[in-house]
Amino acid sequence: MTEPRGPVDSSRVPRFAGPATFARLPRLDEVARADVAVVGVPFDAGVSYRPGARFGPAAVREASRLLRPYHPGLDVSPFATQQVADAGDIAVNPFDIGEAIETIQHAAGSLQADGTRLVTIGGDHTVALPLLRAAARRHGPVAVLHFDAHLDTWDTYFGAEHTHGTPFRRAVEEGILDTSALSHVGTRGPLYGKQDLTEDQKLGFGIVTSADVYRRGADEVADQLRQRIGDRPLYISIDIDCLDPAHAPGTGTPEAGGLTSRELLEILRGLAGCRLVGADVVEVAPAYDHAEITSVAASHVAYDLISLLALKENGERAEERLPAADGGRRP
Ligand SMILES: [Mn+2]
Repeated sequence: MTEPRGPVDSSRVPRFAGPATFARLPRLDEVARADVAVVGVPFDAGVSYRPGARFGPAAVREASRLLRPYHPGLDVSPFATQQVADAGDIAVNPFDIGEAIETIQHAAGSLQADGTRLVTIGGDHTVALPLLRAAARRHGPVAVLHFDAHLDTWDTYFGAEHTHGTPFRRAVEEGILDTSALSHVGTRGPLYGKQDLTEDQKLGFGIVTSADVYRRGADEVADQLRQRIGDRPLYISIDIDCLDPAHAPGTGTPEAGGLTSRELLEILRGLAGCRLVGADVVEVAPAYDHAEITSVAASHVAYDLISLLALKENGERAEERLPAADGGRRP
C-alpha cells in the first residue's frame, strides 16, 4: 500500500489558502481509494423549524482549515495511518424528500462499496435514515449512538413520515438497527408529552440526558456506553444541537442546557476501541452562527470521528506504519 496522501502542507501553503476540502485533504478522485471519505449532504427540506442546514457542509469544511494532523488525546495521526479524502457533496433534490433519501442511500452505498467508511456532514437529520440503511446493508443491524437534544423518534409531523424528527423510528421499524444497543445522549428540553419517552423506550433506546452527563461526567458516561455497545458495529450520529446553544448557536432547533463541546469530545474519545463503521455530523445551520462557533465545533467533532476510525477495534493503530510527514510542529 502506498503512503496515504495527507492534507496540503501548512508549512508551504497557509491554512487560510489552499483547497476548500475538509481539512484541506485530497479529493476522493485524487486518490486511488480511501479508507475514510468525508462527504457532504446539503439537504434541509426535512426541518421543522429554522432552515439552513443545506449550507452546513460548506461551513464545516471552511472551519476545518485549522485542523492539524496529530490528535494528542488519542495519540493518532488520522490522516497518516489511513487514507482520508473528501468525496464532495451528494447532489440531492431539494424539493422531494423521498427522492433525496433514495439518492443519499444509493450514493452512500456506492462510496462504501470497497470498504470505505463514511463521515457525513449534513444537512438536516433526515439524512441519517438513508445513511443507516447503507451502513446496515454492509454490516447488518448497527448499534447507534445518537447525540442530540431531541429523541428524533417521533412518528409523523404534519402527516410526513420523513422529517428530521423521525429518522430513528423509521430505522427501528425497518429492522436496520440493533435494538439491544441504542442510546440517545444529550437529550433535554420540553416534549409533547410523557408518551414521547415511553414510545422511545419501546423502540429500544436508552437515554443519557444532558443533565446525566453533567452529573456523572464524560468518562463514566463513555464507559457505560462502551459496555452497552460491546463489539457490535457502531454508527454514531451527532446532531450538533446536542451542544448547548452557547457552544452551537448555528442550528435549527436549539435547546438550552446542553453539552459543552468539551464534554462531547471527551465522550467520543472515551469510545476508542469501539467498532465504528460510520458517522454523521448534522444540523449545522451557518446563518444562525456567530464567529464560526458551531462550524468549528462540528469540524472538530468530525476530526475526532475520523481519529476513532483510525484506531483498530482493540484500540491499537489501524496501521502500524508511523506517520512520516506529520511529525513537525506547524501552526
Ligand atoms: Mn436531530
